Amino acid sequence: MSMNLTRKIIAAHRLDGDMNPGGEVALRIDQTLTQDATGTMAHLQFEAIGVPRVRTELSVSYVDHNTLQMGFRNPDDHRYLRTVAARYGIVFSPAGTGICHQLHLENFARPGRTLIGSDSHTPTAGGVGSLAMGAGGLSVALAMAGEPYVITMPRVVEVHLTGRLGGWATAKDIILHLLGELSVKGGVGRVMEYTGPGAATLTVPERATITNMGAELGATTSIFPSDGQTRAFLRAMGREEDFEPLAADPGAAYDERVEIDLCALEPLVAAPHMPDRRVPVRELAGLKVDQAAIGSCTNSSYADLKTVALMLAGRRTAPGTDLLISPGSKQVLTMLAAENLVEPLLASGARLLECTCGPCIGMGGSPVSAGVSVRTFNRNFEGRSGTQDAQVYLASPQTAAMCALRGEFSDPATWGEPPAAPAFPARVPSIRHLFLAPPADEAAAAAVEVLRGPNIVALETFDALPGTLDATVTLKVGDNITTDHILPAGAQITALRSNIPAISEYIFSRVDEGFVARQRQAGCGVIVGGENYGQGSSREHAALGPRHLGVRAVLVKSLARIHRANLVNFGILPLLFADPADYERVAQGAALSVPVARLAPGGVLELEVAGAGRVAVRNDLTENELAIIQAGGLLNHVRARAGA
Ligand code: MIC
Ligand code: SF4
Repeated sequence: MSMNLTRKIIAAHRLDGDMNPGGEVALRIDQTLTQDATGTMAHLQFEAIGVPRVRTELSVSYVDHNTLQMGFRNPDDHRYLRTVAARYGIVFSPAGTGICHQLHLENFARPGRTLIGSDSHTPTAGGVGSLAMGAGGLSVALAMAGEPYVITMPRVVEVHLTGRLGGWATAKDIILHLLGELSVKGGVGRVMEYTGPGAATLTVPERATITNMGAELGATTSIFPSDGQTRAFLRAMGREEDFEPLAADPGAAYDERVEIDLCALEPLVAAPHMPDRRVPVRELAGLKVDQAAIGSCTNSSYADLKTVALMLAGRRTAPGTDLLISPGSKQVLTMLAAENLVEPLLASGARLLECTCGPCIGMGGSPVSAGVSVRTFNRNFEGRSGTQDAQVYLASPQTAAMCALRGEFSDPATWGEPPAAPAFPARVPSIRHLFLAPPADEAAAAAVEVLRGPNIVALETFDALPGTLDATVTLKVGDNITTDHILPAGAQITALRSNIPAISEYIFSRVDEGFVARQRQAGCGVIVGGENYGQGSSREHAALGPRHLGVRAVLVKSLARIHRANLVNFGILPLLFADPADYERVAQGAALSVPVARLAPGGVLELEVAGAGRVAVRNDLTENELAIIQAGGLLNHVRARAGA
């Protein structure tokens, strides 16, 4: 039977399970990546599992998020990650080397390999034909220990591209267009597989911008075929031997299909405060811009920044507009420097930041009060920039640079000819010597002392789910609640990622300041929400924190994929309204009782809710997931299984 590329890779890695959409499939994982903000928990969990060395082909630990080092917390985390990597056979990328997804694409990602990462933008590696998925830290820890990664078999959407980008339209505009078409939940339960003559025209860095932001569709992952573009990229990165041609079979079947004519695209933005709020740039002409920020794992490649440097060369940014630039990796920065392209950036007035996530996760670079910030990033959730009332627009590097030069949005028809930059220069320097390889010799690795710090708090053990859950609705929220709503990012809070008791104090702090006290008082809590609850990041702290405070269930209309998995991993019961209209009937503060012992996988139950009477709830849990939740979480479940 002719197969699409997604199914081919899944079939080649399937250890068990059912490949019909909606079925559960267990996959062999070839590679893992972690970053520091989620990595400390992932590695603490890996240590708790107790295997002597990682069992993947390759595991890499990157430090790119928490790099401000205001006090001991971040540097202690970095030292822990460096030593635990050496101890267990993991490659370590020190702070400042680059952003995990950019570095992984340049140095390690391979066509046809499976990759999971404790970061939602891991699908960036789909740009070279990896099947790459974001996951919670515990899922990544288990994959490092050689356990399979279980996914719900996705529907595969063919995104058929025709034509060629023209004028000022870029890869960013392709994905902003798709987000406008499908919405931030349009990709849930799906893999976006790109095909067609238009796909063949896109370079790997352009493809990676698209697969990166497939996360904003809620997709399981996104993938491009491995073809001549892939070979050229891998050759430039000095690893042509990693190339392998891969594509869907001719006439392969897909579950759904979308078509995009690249010739018809124009520069777009996502307006505040959701990545799917698509608006053409020309419609915003005249809107004053206070800040432009160029970088992040979406748009910080050599080609992106060379284009920006060519646009800024010999010009000055507008007096009232700040421009911040964070290159994706030291390789990118070295290539710019070699071509004397750093000087035009600096001379334009731009501020050059470290090769890290930086302003994307609110690590500095916040805009002025109520300021308009145009960012080449992937998320513009309210408050994520660190300024609660900022208005963040997502755009291509070209659009952001033009806003910085003119101090306002303007019609692309007035921008003149776009500069052309190749995907990579003729000579690409390697920065691979900066990665710290673990000792090859197992005895030497075993002798490495793992160094911790006072902010790294041991994991707590959670109790099993009782037969009946007598709980209170401690919070009711609406649709599209992101993990940034549940647990805000930013320098102060993210520094506490290795300390669950401390970070739990900030759960829902930007949504409802009274939540933590109310939840503590209630003891056992349920959160009620609307559609796509938990969209956005992979941070498992958005499940661990609530669990620490006593949240035992969520009752929502629908859930985002990674957050749902994190809830299961930490023993929080994800319940769904059988009739979404019942959402209106359940009030914050209501007492309810969940007869947990009567739960069956995929079944429907009636709950008695004070003030609302009977409310029917369903679940979409498999037998295995239900057993994990009943055990109090995945670590308990794995330990019990090992004991048995
Ligand atoms: C993000 O972009 O939101 C993050 C910060 O990279 C998160 C991970 C985290 O919260 O540490 C993600 O995308 O998973
Ligand atoms: Fe870092 Fe931003 Fe990418 Fe998340 S989205 S990995 S914070 S650059």
